[in-house]
Amino acid sequence: MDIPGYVTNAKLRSWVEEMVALCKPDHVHWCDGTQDEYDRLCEQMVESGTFMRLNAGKRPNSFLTRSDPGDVARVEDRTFICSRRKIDAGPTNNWVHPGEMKETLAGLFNGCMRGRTMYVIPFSMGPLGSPIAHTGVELTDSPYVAVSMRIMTRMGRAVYDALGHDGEFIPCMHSVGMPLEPGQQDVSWPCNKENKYIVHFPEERAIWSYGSGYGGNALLGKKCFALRIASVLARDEGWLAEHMLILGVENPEGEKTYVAAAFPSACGKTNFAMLIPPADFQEEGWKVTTVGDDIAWIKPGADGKLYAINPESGFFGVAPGTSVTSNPNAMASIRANTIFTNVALTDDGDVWWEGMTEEPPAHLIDWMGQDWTPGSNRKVAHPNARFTAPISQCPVIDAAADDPQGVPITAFIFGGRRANTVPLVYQAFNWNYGVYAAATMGSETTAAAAGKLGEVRRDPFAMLPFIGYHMADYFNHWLNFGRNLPNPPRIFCVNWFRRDANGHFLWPGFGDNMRILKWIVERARGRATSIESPIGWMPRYEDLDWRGMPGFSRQLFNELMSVDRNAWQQELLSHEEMFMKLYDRLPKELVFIRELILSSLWRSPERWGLAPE
Ligand code: TSX
Ligand code: MN
Repeated sequence: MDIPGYVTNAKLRSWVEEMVALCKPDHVHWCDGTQDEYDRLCEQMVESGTFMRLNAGKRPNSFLTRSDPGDVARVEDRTFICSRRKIDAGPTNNWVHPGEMKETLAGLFNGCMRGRTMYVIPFSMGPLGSPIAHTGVELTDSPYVAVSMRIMTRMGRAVYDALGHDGEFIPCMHSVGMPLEPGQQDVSWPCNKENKYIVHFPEERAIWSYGSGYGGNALLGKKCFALRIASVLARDEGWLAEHMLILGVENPEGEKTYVAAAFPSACGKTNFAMLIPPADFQEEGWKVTTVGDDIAWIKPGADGKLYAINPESGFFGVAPGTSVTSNPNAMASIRANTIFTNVALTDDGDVWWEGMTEEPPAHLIDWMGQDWTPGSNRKVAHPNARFTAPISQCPVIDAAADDPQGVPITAFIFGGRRANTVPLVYQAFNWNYGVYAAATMGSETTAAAAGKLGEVRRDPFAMLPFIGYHMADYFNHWLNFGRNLPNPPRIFCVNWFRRDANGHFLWPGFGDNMRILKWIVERARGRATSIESPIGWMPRYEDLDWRGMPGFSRQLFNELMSVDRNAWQQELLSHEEMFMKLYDRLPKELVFIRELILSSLWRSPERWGLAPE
């Protein structure tokens, strides 16, 4: 194998040599990250049958690919945190001893790339040269991964240059786990049906992924690096790697406020990241801009403020439900140069999915390649179908989205999908209580996927599958982190999904969430008024901006904001249940805060004036 001369990093050169010897690919391709290389790889996948070029008039330079039906999502039960000690992975992660896991992987990767090309993908998570960014190199036998990584990360030759002779990088090994015998015909979506492993070595800071070509299993910069491994780096180095969108709010005076927000799945995180304010707000000069829709890396600056970057450079978004009604900015972001996975194909060579338009087209090809008509009794796009698109195509991309210094964060928002109990919005009394609220956040299941429909699942910080170490240590890191901040961001909780007794949503959501966002940014800057409830500071009806929404009554608002004593006692009991699982390392602060909130619930509701009328 010839290593290009411009790859001077000694560790990289020897690691690739070692991995080539192990995986035994037929060829090695050193990615340069150019458009020309991207175009050639896409064309090659069109020829091999992996990609289908979409109608160039409707969806320029865009492709459709259909995965193996058994390789459609992240595989959490096959995801491992292999710390030396089991206790350091904690009760929420799968664990295998690193020695044992390495033996397993050595067997699986031996010759796993026979008949294929190994792509060497140098990438930066975050703007090149940013003090918050980190570098990775992924070795993969999937050209789909190579082109996806060019969209999702800063990928290419400049990364080799930045690495220099002795720069640090996270080694990310990936194989679809389907070597080809001489003469064996390839399939359009190679993967390993029997064996999948998504493995993290937090102490060694390495990632090994085998058997899947899909999303977070295969694009190792995203969940594996930017969350699981980065959460370990962040704990050790004093920063935060979070499952958060970042957005900017500009007020009519031109003052900019950035917030970072964490939501579990099925809460419309990407929609919130690209929120379009109501007409009255727009006319007055309010603007919302997008820095990121999924991951935030946040470091304290010399001035004591927190600075955040989006380590990614693309959207890997869930397609179903995305429409010009729910998210026009997302629809504009995917109008060209986009890879679609597991969506439906229209007769004129464009894409479609459930929720894209009110009426489905009369005929489609479904995500499995079968004919489909509206009478067909099955989903036409897979519920986890995705678009992969450059963030630069977002019409409301923030001007500082590429700033190596990051953007200053003034508030954190934590959300969940809750039909009852949790009010539309409240502000945590202080940092520690905000950590409590985030640690105990829950969301109701929407799909029959896992658990009963409507069952509350605790998803602390929306990080349940993404913390690379013991969850209680992660809570402690947040508490400790706040202690060192002179003026920490204010912490807020939101719930767009509260329902009335008839099961109807009480809050219209979407653009109207701007009313809440305005209160949050004003409040975080110490300007908006509120009252004290047992669970936090809350806006009264008169504290919110209702222009353009005359129909929303004070009575409805009070129902949306009500704090029911009995419901919250039950809620706190269920927090206790979660704490029990983390007992051995749970920070004592969280136990005491629970007691304090419980004690406040005995105060008369009349005292906070939010009892339903
Ligand atoms: O994304 C959503 N957001 C955040 C938007 C910035 N969704 C979609 C969630 C599925 C991924 C929402 N759905 C939101 C929301 O705020 N709220 C709701 C619930 C809802 C759904 C439909 C209506 C109202 C609320 N329809 C009408 O009011 C007509
Ligand atoms: Mn995510």
